Amino acid sequence: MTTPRPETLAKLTPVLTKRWLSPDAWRIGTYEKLDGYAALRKALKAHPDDLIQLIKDSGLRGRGGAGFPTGLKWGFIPQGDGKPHYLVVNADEGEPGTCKDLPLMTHDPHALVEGVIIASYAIRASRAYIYIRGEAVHAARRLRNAVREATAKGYLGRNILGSGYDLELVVHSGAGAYICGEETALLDSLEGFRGQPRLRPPFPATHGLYASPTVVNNVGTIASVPYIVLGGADWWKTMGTEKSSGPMIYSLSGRIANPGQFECGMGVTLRELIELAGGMQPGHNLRFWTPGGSSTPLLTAEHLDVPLDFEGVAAAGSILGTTATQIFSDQDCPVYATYRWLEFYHHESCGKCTPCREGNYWMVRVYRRILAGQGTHEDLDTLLDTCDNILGRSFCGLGDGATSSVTSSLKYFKQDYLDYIEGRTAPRLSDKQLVGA
Ligand code: L3W
Ligand code: SF4
Repeated sequence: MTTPRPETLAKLTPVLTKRWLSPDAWRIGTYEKLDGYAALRKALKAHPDDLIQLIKDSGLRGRGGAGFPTGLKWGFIPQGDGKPHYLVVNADEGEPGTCKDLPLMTHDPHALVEGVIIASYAIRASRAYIYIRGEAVHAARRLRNAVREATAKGYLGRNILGSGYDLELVVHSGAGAYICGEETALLDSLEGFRGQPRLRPPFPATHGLYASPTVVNNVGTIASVPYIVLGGADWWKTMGTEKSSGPMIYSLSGRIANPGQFECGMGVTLRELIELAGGMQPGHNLRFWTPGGSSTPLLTAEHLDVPLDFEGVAAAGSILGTTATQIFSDQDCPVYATYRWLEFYHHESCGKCTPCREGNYWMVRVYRRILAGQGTHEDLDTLLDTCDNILGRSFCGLGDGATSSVTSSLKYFKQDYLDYIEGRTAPRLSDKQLVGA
């Protein structure tokens, strides 16, 4: 393991992660000693519209994958419409490789709860939900405990801190479906239906939960809010880049010495992140990586110095996504990795639309053929043709995301496919694994 140089260590900006090393920051007493709920006291003295303006001024963009401007989204909530408003936190973190929201909720659940109260006050919601992934039992327990503690201290419930503002917060556990991370499928699931995406527009901002105006934001987005309230928009913008402001939690996994979460200003490069993570594992050289989970096109060793912000990654032909960098080496096979991701998308496809439901099914079969040494050159055209019929023709982002690793691995690593097809690479799958996709 290598030691990062001081100039690289200086890239770390612990803001959302700053309490993670305090062993019991998840208890309200410790949280309060570490500035906890100070932002809420300050926010409740401000006008809700001023809070929305503050978030707009900070340039905060959604941390769930799409990077939509948060203040703009809050500003879409119609006021004086007589309908209830809702805040829904998307805590259904399920994108392969992504591991930033679960540690946040486990180590520092009150940061999310405090963010929820401030955001709900700003959009004038009196009920909020945290929709957490069903498998995340420990994080859900911590969150429920935080809600109980916050209610007992008067930070939640009726007449919060004597302000006259009321808020009820419900922690709802999902049932283990990746599609429920898509915001409208999540709302269906919350309403008690099978989680399947809804047509957009109308967007949740006007027609969301129970057809009422709803803000759906990621955990990292909402947990950023108390820091912006306390530190101000200008301070927030001292980190990151002009269009991608603030710190971001990058989760690193794969062939590196020290996998985990590294919080840096947006625009840090993978070269710097790998150095912070102690370098590659001994004997491994970087070959390919995902900048933001398996739904984002693969990048290669050529892209080590790409700034990891929304614009920089887009210019390199990929998507920043959930900032889940999965690192693969010269000992890993891009064809096999893509096959494993496709198995995931095939399994998680909700089946609502034909391109995704059928396309992923067929692509899994083609990959199995190639990996069993029975592929043909035409299979590569079939894969690209299938992607062409999924991309832009699917009902939601799951279909589009499934094509990312297929098209990018064929772009950068076509020779690896040819090596299976032409018999230079030994088959990875047996004949028995050809059927049953
Ligand atoms: C009102 C408009 N609201 C857009 C809102 C919209 C949503 C947000 C972003 O997908 C991506 C996906 C994954 N009026 C609006 C408006 N909005 N126009 O803005 O919308 P959109 O459509 O750009 O993205 P999305 O549907 O939120 C997110 C990618 O992230 N991803 C993440 C996957 C991770 C998970 C998980 O772990 N659970 O799902 C990774 O790359 O592929 O492309 O709120 O309502 N005119
Ligand atoms: Fe369902 Fe896939 Fe269509 Fe999305 S793209 S609606 S997950 S079938």
